[in-house]
Amino acid sequence: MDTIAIRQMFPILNQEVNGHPLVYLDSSATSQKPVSVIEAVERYYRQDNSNVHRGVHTLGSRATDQYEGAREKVRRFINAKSSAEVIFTRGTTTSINTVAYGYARKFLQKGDEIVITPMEHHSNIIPWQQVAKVTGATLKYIPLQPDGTITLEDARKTITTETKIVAMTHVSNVLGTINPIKEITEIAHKHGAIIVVDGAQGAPHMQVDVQDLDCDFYAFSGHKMCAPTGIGVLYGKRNLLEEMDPVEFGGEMIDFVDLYDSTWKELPWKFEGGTPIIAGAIGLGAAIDFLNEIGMEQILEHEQKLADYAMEKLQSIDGMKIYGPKKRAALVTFNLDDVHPHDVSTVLDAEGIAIRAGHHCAQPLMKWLDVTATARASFYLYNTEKDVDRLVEGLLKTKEYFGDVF
Ligand code: 7TS
Repeated sequence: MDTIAIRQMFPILNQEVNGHPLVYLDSSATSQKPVSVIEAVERYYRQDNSNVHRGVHTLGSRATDQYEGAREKVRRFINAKSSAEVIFTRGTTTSINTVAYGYARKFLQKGDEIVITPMEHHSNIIPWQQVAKVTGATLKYIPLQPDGTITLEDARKTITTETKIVAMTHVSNVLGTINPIKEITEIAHKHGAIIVVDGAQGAPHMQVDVQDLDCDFYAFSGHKMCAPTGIGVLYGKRNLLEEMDPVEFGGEMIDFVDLYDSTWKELPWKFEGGTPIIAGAIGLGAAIDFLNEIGMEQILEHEQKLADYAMEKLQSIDGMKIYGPKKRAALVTFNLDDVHPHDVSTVLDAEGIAIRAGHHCAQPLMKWLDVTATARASFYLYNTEKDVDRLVEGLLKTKEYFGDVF
């Protein structure tokens, strides 16, 4: 399917913003939604809305079938062994916190180590800082190379027999670095540690096979992969999920409740207390159907071409500083001369171009880059070379606009 046809499936892209056709370059923050996903959610609310796993009425079974059907779609999408290993959550943040609370706080103690990297999103830093504070474990960092990558040699030096958890992003939301998760997993396992992968920027853009990666946990958000906000996934290996405690207690997640004690339902429902995010899960199922129809390989190939094109075009702008490695995911983080990224973003917005400016929820990484903020253009399957050209035109205008100031 060509990009123009794909683009037409996203109604939001067909509009003018500030008098210009919209160019949406903020998919790392959240992706747009295709008609098929919007319609799946609408259909559910129009025809099938009901709570799941309870009543025996027809709407209830339709809702339950669709909700559990979505779980099976996720299982296939990431090649998990069993749908019991697919927990629906609110997103990556909740998924990582579930592991931090349900696993790490239970099993870690003083002397243990948690190993992460300085390129993590706050969602994959703060939960581990909190675990370290509560358990007495030590938080350690695999250092970054000057281009924003890590080496396996450094990973081997940092991960020791004291390491119990390695937590790492699959793809950096700032640098675009793609981490060698399979190799890091092997190193972690050799030392008896488990690995938690932050897949927020991985799963939407590339084929993820959790059995091939052999990772212990993999967390991702639906809203970055064409699904609605409010739905996400925690994949976990069955034996680990079974050892873990639930983190939310209440309806739906119990087996028996007595006056002074209770027992939990089997996986995956043990982790899904309360009425779940039914429409969100159904939307995620529709998003997976959509992505599969196009093909994850085609999506990755398209994005790689676009990233190369964007790098080439942006590098040719005088005063442009781009952060991150050459081989990267489809996003470019940059600063232009001494113009504040918020100003860059404001001028671009006036041209109908949406990018993100700020610290990207990665303040330790900003410190490492020695900047307070950056601008970031991020791409997805609906972006074209023309979008990159519009971005370049917008940036040249920005330079012109601020030319007198600097
Ligand atoms: N991890 C990474 C690598 C991310 O990029 C994000 C969100 C998260 C975790 C958190 O995901 P959530 O769905 O739970 O919020 N990243 C961004 C971003 O780059 N711009 O806005 C959100």
